Amino acid sequence: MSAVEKRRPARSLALVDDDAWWRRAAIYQIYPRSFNDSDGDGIGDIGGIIERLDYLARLGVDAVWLSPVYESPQVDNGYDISDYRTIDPVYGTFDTFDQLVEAAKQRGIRIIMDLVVNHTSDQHEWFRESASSVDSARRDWYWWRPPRLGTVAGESGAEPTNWGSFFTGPTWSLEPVTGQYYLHLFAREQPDLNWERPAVRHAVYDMMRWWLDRGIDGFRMDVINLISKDPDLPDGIVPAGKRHGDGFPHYSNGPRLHEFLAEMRTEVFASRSGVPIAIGEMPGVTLETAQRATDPCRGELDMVFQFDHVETDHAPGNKWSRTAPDCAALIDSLCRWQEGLADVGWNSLYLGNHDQPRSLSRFGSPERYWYRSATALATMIHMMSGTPFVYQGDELGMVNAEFESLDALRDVESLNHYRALTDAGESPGNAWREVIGASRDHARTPMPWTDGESGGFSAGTPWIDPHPPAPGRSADHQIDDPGSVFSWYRKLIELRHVDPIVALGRFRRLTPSATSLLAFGRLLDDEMMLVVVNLSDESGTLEPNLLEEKVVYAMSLVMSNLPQPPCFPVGTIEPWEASIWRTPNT
Ligand code: TEU
Repeated sequence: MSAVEKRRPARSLALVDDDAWWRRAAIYQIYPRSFNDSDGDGIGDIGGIIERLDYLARLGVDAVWLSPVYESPQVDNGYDISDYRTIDPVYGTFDTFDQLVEAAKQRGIRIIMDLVVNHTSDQHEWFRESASSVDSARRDWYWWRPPRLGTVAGESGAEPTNWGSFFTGPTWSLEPVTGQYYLHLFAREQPDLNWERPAVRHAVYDMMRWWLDRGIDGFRMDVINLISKDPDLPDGIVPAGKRHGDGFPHYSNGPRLHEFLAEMRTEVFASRSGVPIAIGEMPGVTLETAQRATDPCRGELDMVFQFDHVETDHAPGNKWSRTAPDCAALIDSLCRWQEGLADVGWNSLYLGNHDQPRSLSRFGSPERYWYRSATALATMIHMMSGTPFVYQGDELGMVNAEFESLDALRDVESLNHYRALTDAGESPGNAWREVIGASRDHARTPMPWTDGESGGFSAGTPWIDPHPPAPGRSADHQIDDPGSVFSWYRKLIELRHVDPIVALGRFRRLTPSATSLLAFGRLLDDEMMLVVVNLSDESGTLEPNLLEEKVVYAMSLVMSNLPQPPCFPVGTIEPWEASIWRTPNT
């Protein structure tokens, strides 16, 4: 293989330079509830985010994705929205929101809103009206069905389909006023909108335009691949030993998904200057669907969140059944997406978010190699092709919490799952172990800004117990320490900004599959960046024949996470070593 390949001009440079700002960007996810509390009620808020904007500017991120701050009964911490055009008082007011947008803009940071339109809250006026009568003008804005033929409403098995919900139990709940069932793929308080109805879609597009007019820069779209369902709503296959059928094939990536996304693009994004970003969260998405959805020529989304790599440490389709972490599988999965979207489409790069246990606890080695494993994982993600996302706290090397009992958990998914297990006869001890292995609450503990009890997060009692980091690992210790995890993230983000090869270079894997030692190149014109990461507690060996010898030995070191940086990229690679190399700039 020739060391320095000519890069295939797969992407339009005009697009890269003008419209597609996000190709050079790093995006930071804020889970507002747990970020910073400015008013002492124990819940993070928008004022708290404003107080920390300088921290984000220091990190160097280009945009913030804000998990939902809309009015909500907070059954699913804001992913159940009762009014899309109101800020929940817990988080602030429109005044504070506008201040945030303005203050962020002054620091060159864009704001991306979470868009939750597969479902609303059952307290949304659309749903209340829809539920009020079978003749309601909004009846068909949601999915209503009578009890299954030959059954009586309310009895077991009367649900219109046998599907199981993401948050346990059936996906249908009986609504007593009309005696019909409504569909909810998540909690019963999160009824699914019926996207088959043009009025629903246009109400959503109108709301999106309204937000963009307020100065935000785009949307992260919650479970957007669930908006098109098979209207026949067929039963799913019931897996052995399970109570509910698998409805996923019938409600995900449905027949009209691409049509709806393209319509949204035209209606909401097309004629806007500054080109807002459209990021689709798509659990269970295939490479083929992602290619279609992110092909710029088709005009749908800019990138999707796929889940393959974060499912490498549990049984297929069952997050509760954890398996041993397997970094070789993690690497293979990420590389498959790198190669799969190399010519068409674009990757979003992430290891953590508010739904996933902390990535460092899952894939790293926080006990033995805290710094090195945190920086090695970050290096792999940030140097790949795509847009990297930093989930709040990952830049400080946060790890899973040590919850001790069920009362410490807050998440509806964890609590429902525990109840379902114990109702089915599981012992409380076993149920607890299963829930705590995968609880989303691990990622939702407050940000540790300072040492001490509540870590500077709140003057009041935090809504969820803090998990204080080891001494020296809070934000105030890390921001000015050039050897901190925070500083490593900052440098990775800076490198993306200053070296076009990080944003634009073509990905080429250089090490074989099924190993946790990964070397890959990023190629642009006649230049190459080489990235080496060893995701293992064991050292490894990188053979010199990785590339042409004269190239290997001519490369200069850009970054290394070892106290004694290596002279060459090949040879012995230390446990969790990460290094970045560059052909000399010509
Ligand atoms: O998550 C969708 C999704 O994929 C989750 O159901 C995921 O399978 C689960 O959280 C893993 O434990 C989005 C939001 O990110 C999540 O916070 C919401 O609860 C969910 O949608 C419903 O809006």
